[in-house]
Amino acid sequence: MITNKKIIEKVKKAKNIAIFAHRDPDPDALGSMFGFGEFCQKMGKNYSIFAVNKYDNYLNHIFPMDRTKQEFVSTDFDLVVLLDVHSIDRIEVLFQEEVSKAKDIMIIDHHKVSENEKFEFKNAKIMPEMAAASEIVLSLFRDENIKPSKECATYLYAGLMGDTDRFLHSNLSQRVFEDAIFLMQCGAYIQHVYDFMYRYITKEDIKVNQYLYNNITYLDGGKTAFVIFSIRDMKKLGVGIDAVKEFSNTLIRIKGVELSFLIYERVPKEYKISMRSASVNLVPFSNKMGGGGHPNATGFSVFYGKTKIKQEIPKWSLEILNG
Ligand SMILES: [Mn+2]
Repeated sequence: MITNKKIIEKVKKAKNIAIFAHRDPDPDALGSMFGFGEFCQKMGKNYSIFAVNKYDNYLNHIFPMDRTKQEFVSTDFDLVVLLDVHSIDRIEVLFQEEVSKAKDIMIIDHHKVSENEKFEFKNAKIMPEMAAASEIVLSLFRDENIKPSKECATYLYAGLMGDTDRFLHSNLSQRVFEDAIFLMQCGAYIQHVYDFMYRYITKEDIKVNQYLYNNITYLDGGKTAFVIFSIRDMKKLGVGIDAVKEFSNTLIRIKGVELSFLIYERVPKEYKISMRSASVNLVPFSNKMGGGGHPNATGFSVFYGKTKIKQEIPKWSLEILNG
């Protein structure tokens, strides 16, 4: 594992830096990318942030998505940095082939590398004790005694709030609160982040919410809850996939529920299974299914229909709950 000093050294040596995060970026993926981008800029470097900006969703109000790039050529960059992710197959498919050609890849992540995972990067800083990758990026600013701009503080704050669900998850530490205070002192537009991440609900959200609460199936004596949204269901409701995704944390809030699945059809016959747990570690099961994530929040995809998923879930539930 490399130190902050080594990361900073590598940034200083580079001229053109390409920045990536995991696909379907969440606020922490974007926050750490835009935050690291500003860090590179303050070091006098050219940087480009690569992401696919597909959706007109709340993230566009917090992050300058129009500044992201989509065409990546590895020979244009002497350093490639992956943030909030530690494997090439979890970045946007569009970039995978070209990124694997890069001659110098550096990893900055807080997802634990599981035992059965093949991991071959030499230059990697992986800190599962950090609640958000944005915190690792912030530590670079702190170590170099550089104050992030108000905009940068806002991106990092959004990342920190995203991955702790505004201080709600069990990944809290003294550092999380200290980082929040520091970012506030840097002038982060906290109210703006809260408006778009938590305060506003859209008419679409209400429709999803209604469907969600009307279609919960409980298993294992009420310990497990799931809801499935097929493309047809979403069409009927007149909502997009992003409106559904936002409810990944909802079912686990039901008192007594220890395991939840929010399931939505991404493309015909490809369902994303978004899992949450109150206490049990989901990572081994998720890895087995080809996915990844954090102990209480993981996801994976399956390539079959709703009927088969309904048959599979009771087995998954038993397997996960029985450890
Ligand atoms: Mn993260």
